Amino acid sequence: MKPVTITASKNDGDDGETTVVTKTRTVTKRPPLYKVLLLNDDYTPMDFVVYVLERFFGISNQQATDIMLTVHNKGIAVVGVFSFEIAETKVAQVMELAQRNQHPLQCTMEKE
Ligand code: TYC
Repeated sequence: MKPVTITASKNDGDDGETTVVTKTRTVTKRPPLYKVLLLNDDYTPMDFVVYVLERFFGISNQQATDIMLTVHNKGIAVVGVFSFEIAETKVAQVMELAQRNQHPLQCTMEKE
């Protein structure tokens, strides 16, 4: 939020008097959004990827399967778009579970 000051001068009549009106307006900027990206590898089991997507991104088994297959076939896919903090949390959750299960799955984020 960046406050912007606007000064307007108004001459309202014939008496030579000038009224100065000062107005402060708050300009709100939308927070930046971040894409969460999932990367392909040759070792992470497909059902593990589907499970991770369902668990951390709240999507259906069908949607998770579609995203997993897109990553498998194309190398990368956007899983979702979030605020910085939410994206950071999702990446950390995916990476933590993958590492705990010794899978090389990679998940990253990128400013939209
Ligand atoms: N390519 C993996 C396999 O054949 C499956 C996979 C899909 C891995 C998506 C990672 O983000 C990924 N077992």
